[in-house]
Amino acid sequence: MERLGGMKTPFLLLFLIFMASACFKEQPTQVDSSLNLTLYVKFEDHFLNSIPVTIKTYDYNIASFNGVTDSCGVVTFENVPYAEYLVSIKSTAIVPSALDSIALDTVSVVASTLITPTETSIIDNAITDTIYTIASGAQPGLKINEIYSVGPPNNYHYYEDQFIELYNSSEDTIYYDGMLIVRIYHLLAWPSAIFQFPGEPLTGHEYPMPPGAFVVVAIDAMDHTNIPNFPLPESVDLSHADWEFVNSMDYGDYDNPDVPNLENIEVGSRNDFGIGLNMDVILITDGSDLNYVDGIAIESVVDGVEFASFSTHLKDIEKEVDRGFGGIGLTKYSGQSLERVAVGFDSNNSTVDFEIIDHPTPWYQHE
Ligand SMILES: [Ca+2]
Ligand SMILES: [Ca+2]
Ligand SMILES: [Ca+2]
Ligand SMILES: [Ca+2]
Repeated sequence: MERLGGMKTPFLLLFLIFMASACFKEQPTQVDSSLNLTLYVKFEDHFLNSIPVTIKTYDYNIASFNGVTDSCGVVTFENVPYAEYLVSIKSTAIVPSALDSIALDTVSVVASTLITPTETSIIDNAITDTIYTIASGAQPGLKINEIYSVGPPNNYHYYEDQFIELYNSSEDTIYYDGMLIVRIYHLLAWPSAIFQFPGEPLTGHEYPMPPGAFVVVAIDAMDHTNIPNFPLPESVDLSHADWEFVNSMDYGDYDNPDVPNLENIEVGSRNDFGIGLNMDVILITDGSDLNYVDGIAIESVVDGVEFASFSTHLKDIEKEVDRGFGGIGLTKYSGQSLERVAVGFDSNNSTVDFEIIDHPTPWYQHE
């Protein structure tokens, strides 16, 4: 088999699937030699016990092998064919809480790792390796990269310059047709604002976001630094925002004709989208669940971020969406913003994923 080390997982997977189907008849079932695989399974610093692990090779036409980690977080596959293996994990795990040192959280963890035998990795016909799982939802993809909520330095309680910055951290173009941006009041059961991108959810291909692209969604797409008789030099010019939130039932809501709109879909709502200045939960969902009356289906959540300016805050979103919250210390009308520590970085724990920055950074990542 060709060396595949430099290729990234999604392409690799596709390639392997292609290889598997293309080469089906040629695949040997007789095995040259065997291998013992010992895998340590971790989430962050913790070894995970009782986790089902599947290994599958495409070098031979054989079934996959299944095992479960022991109390030390170890699973061993003995006398399997000498081959390259894709290690897959999709499970729930009990891990220490992100917020409380003595509590435990249940999280969904996933891993998809390729193990390739090499001269240096094999010792006495055995390979020992560590598989690092990540929280489900932390995989590369469409991310909420920045939430600017607090408003610029001013004495007028002005915060209409709020925006949300999205980022594509994957290596594939993502189509965000029909996706929702949702503000949560308390848990997925209780959304408080629901706005939708145009287009058909899941299948639409009108609104592409290339890998590494930023998309800025303004509350109101105007130049907030240059409002007549109302100078706010430390605000932001959002007149060229990619999108703006508009509720056509809110007759006072500004609608820039040059900037396309996310429309409110909540029946009876007359409010523009808004972000709590010092506390909120913002979600982006794939739009597959438009029946918000019974809450937002967790399967539809693409990314979710909780923040609060004070450390005693009690969480408002399920831990499967975000184990923690960012923003402790955010100050109203300070011009501060909340951004991921590195562009697109997501461990599904906003306590560590986000930091406060001095100024908003629409369309770029802070240094
Ligand atoms: Ca608006
Ligand atoms: Ca508009
Ligand atoms: Ca996430
Ligand atoms: Ca930014």
